[in-house]
Amino acid sequence: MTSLTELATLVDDAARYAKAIPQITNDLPDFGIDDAYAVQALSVRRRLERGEKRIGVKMGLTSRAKMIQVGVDEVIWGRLTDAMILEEGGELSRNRYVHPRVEPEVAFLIGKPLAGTVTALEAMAAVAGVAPAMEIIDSRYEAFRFALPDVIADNSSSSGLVIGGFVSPSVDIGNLGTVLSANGAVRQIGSTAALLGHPVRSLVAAARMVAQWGETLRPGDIVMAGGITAAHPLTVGEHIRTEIEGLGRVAITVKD
Ligand code: 0L1
Ligand code: MG
Repeated sequence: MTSLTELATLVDDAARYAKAIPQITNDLPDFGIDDAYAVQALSVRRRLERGEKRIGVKMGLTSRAKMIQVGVDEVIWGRLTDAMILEEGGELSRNRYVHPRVEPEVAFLIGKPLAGTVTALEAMAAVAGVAPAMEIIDSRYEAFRFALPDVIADNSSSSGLVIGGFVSPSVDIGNLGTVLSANGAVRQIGSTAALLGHPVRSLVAAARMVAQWGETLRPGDIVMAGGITAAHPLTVGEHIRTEIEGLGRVAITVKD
């Protein structure tokens, strides 16, 4: 029987050395959601023990486009560390990843502690700023194929984030047109309304889900609200830009 600690080492090493692994559920069909979040917590603990700093959480599969793209139908979450931050306008090294994809997102900056069952109003009252952002996701599973427990154990595919300038949370982010382009060609179009109808619902889900694991969203934390569109696979040489109407833009260039 493979222990949860061994599985945490497996997914952590896969991310650290950019080496694809088979799905956990292939060999362990009874591996469930609770086991998966336990493996995620243990694997992120390994990162923290190496000196990385916790900076917040990411929400995943918060839009129909994303759920359809990966064939699952539940919202999930993962943990972010400072080692995942990419400089806005800077470069991404393709060889640090297995098969990276990018998705346009909204980022929340938390100003007051938030956890448990909260209303949308309570969630927004805890927000200090909102920003345009992109998440780099990189499933460590071969061929980007997984069942829900696999992806949760793999820290919900978290691998990078690019954050633009934060603006006041008084900006209405409920339905903002979003365009992701690569070398000037439009690749994905959507609206922030794709995030569960309104991005704040993703924050409400984040507060509820982290509390189930004894955690709190803390002042200074970032919450990535989830992909607004399907993810775009990254190719060396691409200049990727996301523009969210009324919120701003973020960009990154893909190098070897
Ligand atoms: O929505 C997301 O951030 C994706 C979470 C995991 C599924 C995937 O890797 O596409
Ligand atoms: Mg995402």
